[in-house]
Amino acid sequence: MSLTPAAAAALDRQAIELPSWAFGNAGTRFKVFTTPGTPRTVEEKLADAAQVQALTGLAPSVALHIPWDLVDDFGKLAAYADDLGLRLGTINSNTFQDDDYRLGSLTHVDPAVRRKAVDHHFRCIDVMHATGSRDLKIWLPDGTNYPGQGDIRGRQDRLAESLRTIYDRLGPDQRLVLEYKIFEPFFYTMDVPDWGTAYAHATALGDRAVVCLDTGHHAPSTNVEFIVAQLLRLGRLGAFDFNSRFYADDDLIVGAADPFQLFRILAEVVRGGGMDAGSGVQFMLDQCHNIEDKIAGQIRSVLNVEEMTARALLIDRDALTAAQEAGDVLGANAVYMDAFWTDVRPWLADRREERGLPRDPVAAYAASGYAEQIAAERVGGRQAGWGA
Ligand code: AOS
Ligand code: ZN
Ligand code: ZN
Repeated sequence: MSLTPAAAAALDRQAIELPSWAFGNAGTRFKVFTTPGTPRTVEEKLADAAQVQALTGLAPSVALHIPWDLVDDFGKLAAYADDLGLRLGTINSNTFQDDDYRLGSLTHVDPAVRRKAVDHHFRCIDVMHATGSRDLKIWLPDGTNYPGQGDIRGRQDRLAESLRTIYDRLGPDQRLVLEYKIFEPFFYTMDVPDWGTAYAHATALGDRAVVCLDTGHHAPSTNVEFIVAQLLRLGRLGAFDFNSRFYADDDLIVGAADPFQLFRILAEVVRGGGMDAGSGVQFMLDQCHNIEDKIAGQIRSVLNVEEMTARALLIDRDALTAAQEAGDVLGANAVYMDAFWTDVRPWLADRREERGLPRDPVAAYAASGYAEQIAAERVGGRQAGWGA
């Protein structure tokens, strides 16, 4: 196993943001299984995230969801995070839990409802100023269920206007990150269903509007790495929401369902400069742990991202380019697959050890007694969001 110095430096730079909501109870529409020790407060979510960072060194920041993570003093929360060795990261808005948004939020026909949704985003921007966050991530639940229910074009026009108002409120170092999703909660149209729509809105807004690619938000068999390559080429890939899926938006541990797809995605990230210093691509997890331990689940996930990044960085680019340019179909594919099939796990364990980290962070977490400690201390933990 040997990475070029540039590839090793890229791996050193890797930072993966954890979602605060991954630490709360989550479930399916059928059942939420509660876990002993579930955080009761934002501070407790941060304390759990700090375990992931302490054991892996890969996850220095935490994304917040407003209003789930609302506190009186975000400056104080940022200082608390700092004490834990963390930073507060992306601020996620939420327009999916209010009855007023039943038929839309930023796209709603009623200007008063749109105003309310825009004001919510203004509040998120205020939070960003207090936390020092760069990114406002907008995932909209807006859409329709029946043909004819809404005016597709009119909804796009209203969306563009609402996004413009929000964008213009951002500070000069802040970004608007627009996430797309093919379906759910609506099943006929979503107002931001695909990367093309997100890209069109982002480019209309300005340089600081970028796209978030959630790996679970596409139709089955979509070539996600192609989208990655294209958005990087266009300079608009702002963030990933990493998770894995077998069917739809399953929000499972990243790399669990299809490690090869994760490799292919990360290979395009490397190729497109997404791992370069100052690239602006934010790597985030967006997962819900329903039946598994949440902290261990997050540890597994960041390790999976690191592992596939290391493999992607191993691709012998010179050999690959030579084979591609020579029209050597099988040769090029062999270079690519050699990197994928290289087992980097022992090397990554050695690397962790050299840095004073456990060789096996999942085992170290299990042995740490933290899970037992929080189970004893915390009573009445909350489901992600709904109790906020
Ligand atoms: C929803 O499907 C999106 O993936 C969001 O990014 C995210 O999961 C949500 O904002 C948190 O529940
Ligand atoms: Zn997402
Ligand atoms: Zn999702």
